[in-house]
Amino acid sequence: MIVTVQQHIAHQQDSIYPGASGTFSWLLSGITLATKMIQARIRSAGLLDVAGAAGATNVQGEVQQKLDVYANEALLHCLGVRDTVAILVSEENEEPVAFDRAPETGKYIVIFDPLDGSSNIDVNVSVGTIFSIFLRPEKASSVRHAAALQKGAQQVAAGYVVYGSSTMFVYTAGRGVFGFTLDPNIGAFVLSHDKMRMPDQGQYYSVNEANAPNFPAPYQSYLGQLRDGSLGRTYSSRYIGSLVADFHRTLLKGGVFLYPPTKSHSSGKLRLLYEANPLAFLAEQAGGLATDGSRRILDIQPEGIHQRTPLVIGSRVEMEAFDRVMRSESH
Ligand code: AHM
Ligand code: MG
Repeated sequence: MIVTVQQHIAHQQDSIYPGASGTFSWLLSGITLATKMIQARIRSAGLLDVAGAAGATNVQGEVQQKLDVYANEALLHCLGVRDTVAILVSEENEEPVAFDRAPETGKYIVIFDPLDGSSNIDVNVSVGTIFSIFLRPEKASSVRHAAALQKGAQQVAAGYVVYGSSTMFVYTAGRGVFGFTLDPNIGAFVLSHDKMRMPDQGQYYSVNEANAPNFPAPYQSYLGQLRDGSLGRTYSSRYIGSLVADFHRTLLKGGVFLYPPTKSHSSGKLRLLYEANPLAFLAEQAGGLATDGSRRILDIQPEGIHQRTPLVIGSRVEMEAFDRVMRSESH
């Protein structure tokens, strides 16, 4: 028989936390509902007048796409009505949204990038939603910013939905990584990828190579190693420009994804809370690694909710080779 996301979480909770109240699966059902709404809208992006810019710019100064706005509102709505949610932090909102809920019920902080890779919408290429879940700190007074500034290692769950040739929900609650494919006939995410493991080594590297002349020297040496066979393999490059899709391939096929610092952007482009933390948690749970060039992503103490970080994430062999280059060439 089929196993849905909700059944899977309920079963995991029963075996890991007997007597759990079910609040966590109720929380996740807010995410699955919102992402089903988003995927329905994306599937008709060419038909409805939803592609293209909405005219506003978000807090990062980027033009918001209409679907970005819709995705953000769907998540804020579907999660906001869950009484288990204390704080919602969205890449598209300048400030966290805090709810006045008792600490015993409002236990969770949910951080999300509602529509990652949205510049790819107009050209019918995969995009995604990324989420990261923390527990509200004990001190009930510490809501909003401070409560959301927890190290990635504190995440209780994380995952993403990729709106690709099929719609997939991939998550971890710290006991492995599981993938579910949306069955459009029944409208449910059904377990399709049990206990996902990233191969120890892959054959793809993924980076915006147009920026390579502005990467720090060790990154350029590392890319040279990937190309010249030093890692014992011939690599191909793949770069979609939708992080979720590029990461999803890396999770399934192995290899490495990099968004390095550049001369003009010393922290790269990606965000620690919305993108790097959740994907780093998934990568580690699947046997891979993630760093900012020198530190494990999950050990970084965030200082601001929108802060950016360089990201190098992937299979064990590629990540160990990267680490060796950084150690020998960084001073
Ligand atoms: P977005 O959140 O505005 O969509 O930007 C994030 C995206 C990632 O999905 C992707 O990895 C990256 O931007 C691509 O950036 P670039 O075009 O600089 O290579
Ligand atoms: Mg985004």
